[in-house]
Amino acid sequence: HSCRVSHQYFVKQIKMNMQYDGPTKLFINGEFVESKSGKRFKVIQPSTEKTICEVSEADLQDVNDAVDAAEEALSGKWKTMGATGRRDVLLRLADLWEKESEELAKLESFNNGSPINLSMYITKDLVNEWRYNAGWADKIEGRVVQSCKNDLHVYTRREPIGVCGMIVPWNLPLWCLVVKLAPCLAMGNTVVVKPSELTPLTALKLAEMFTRVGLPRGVYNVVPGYGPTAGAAIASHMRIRKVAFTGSTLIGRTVMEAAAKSNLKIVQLELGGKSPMVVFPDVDVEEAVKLSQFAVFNNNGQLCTAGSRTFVHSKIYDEFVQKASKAMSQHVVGDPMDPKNTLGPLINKVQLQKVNKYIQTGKQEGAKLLGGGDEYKGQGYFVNPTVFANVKPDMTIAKEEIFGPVQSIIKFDDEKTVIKLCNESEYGLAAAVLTNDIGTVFRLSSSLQAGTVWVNTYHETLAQGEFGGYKQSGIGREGGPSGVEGWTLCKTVIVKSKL
Ligand code: TXE
Repeated sequence: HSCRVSHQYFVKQIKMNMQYDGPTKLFINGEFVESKSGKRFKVIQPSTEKTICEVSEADLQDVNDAVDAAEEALSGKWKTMGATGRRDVLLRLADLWEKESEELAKLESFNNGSPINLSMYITKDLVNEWRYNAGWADKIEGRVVQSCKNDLHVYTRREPIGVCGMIVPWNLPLWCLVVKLAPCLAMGNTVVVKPSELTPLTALKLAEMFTRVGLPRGVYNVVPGYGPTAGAAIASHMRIRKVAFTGSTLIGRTVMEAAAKSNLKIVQLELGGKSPMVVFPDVDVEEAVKLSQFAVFNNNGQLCTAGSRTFVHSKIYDEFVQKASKAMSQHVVGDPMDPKNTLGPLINKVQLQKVNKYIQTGKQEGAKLLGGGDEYKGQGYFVNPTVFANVKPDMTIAKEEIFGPVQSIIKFDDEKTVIKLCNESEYGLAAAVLTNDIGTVFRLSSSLQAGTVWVNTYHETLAQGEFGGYKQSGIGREGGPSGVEGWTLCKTVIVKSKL
């Protein structure tokens, strides 16, 4: 919880200005190339609104080239090097990643505005993701089936799916990419990645790193570009056999539709959320307040798992609200590259306007504003952390994904009702319970409809865990054994002893 630094919140002047001299072209078949159209798009630094660089813009033709390369790579060196070869390449990458994790973190924060402490924590943690999945490369197994027919010997094999596509967002570009990519490559697939048009730089940097550790050409291809062009080309491509997407529920639906209409490719979706935190009266209120704000303010509120509904028991409600108001003023908004700041800017103007609009709606619908809520007029897409109390479950801010640092505190009286309220959402990504009562922990963790339930903690994920959504928060799991198996096809082999 490195983000809990105590200072008065205010928007600081930006001082950090990094020079970018990394790759800016598409990465296809082991080479950085211009797009066929020659078009380029601007990449903007959200804390200054300045242009960092221009990047080649991929479209359908470039995606086709990338798929050709990825398809050819399936049967080349990547295949002959086998499971141990793949393991070794990924372990070499993990070592290089570990060495360069600070550089990666800086580039990430520079491009997407995540607080540098958070990016540092995540990039270092992702070393585990690489090593965990590298380890699976030479351990994945099929099974020998206990056949009920005596003359049949039956076993299963886990095989690569083939060419896979990935469409990733801007809020945590590296995390969202690596949790897909590490198991995908470990299982012998090849890939075409479309990073968000807002944050293409770290995916391109990774291409350079892969070249240095000897990943065969064509295995990892990057096609930066826009959603409706490059993204849609992946989702509807006839020779891409699986697409993994992280982003909004709206676009997730579009991706699934495109998959259905093209070649019925496998679809893995990690979508939005409106995750509840339930605070019971037996906890230390001050600690609970801090955790609840970490849950919703971390990464400037731009996390799919953001704890955006804080349910507080009526017995401690008044104390909680009073302490929440005080705790708010301890966050520091400013240059994300400065480790003293706990919140950086939002990603762009569209998101800023969207979040400001939700804040206005919260006020109009009668929630009580404890602090924040004021519009920032300077440069950069900043928004001050905002806390609403007296929020009612049917208010817009309690129902829709805001994707900004806006906390909604809602009072509850009994366990049964709060479970019902938590589960009323069509989202089901994460939930949290704060209590020291073991019975409450078991009852709540089994009743809440969410892919992850945190107890007395928040935002913890790990390579061995399995991350994903219930209901409209997604399909499939990232991480852990199911995360790995999700990048394989299971084949059954049935052998008769004699013809
Ligand atoms: O996401 P999009 P946006 C939520 C969050 C946010 C809202 C909008 O609530 O406010 O989504 O953000 C690509 N075919 N999340 O508009 O559009 C796009 O280029 C194929 C939650 O930025 O979903 C990018 O690479 N691809 C979320 C990716 O989809 C398309 C993280 C995500 O962008 C496409 C981000 C198309 N037609 C936003 N259109 C989370 N779950 O963490 C766009 N894309």
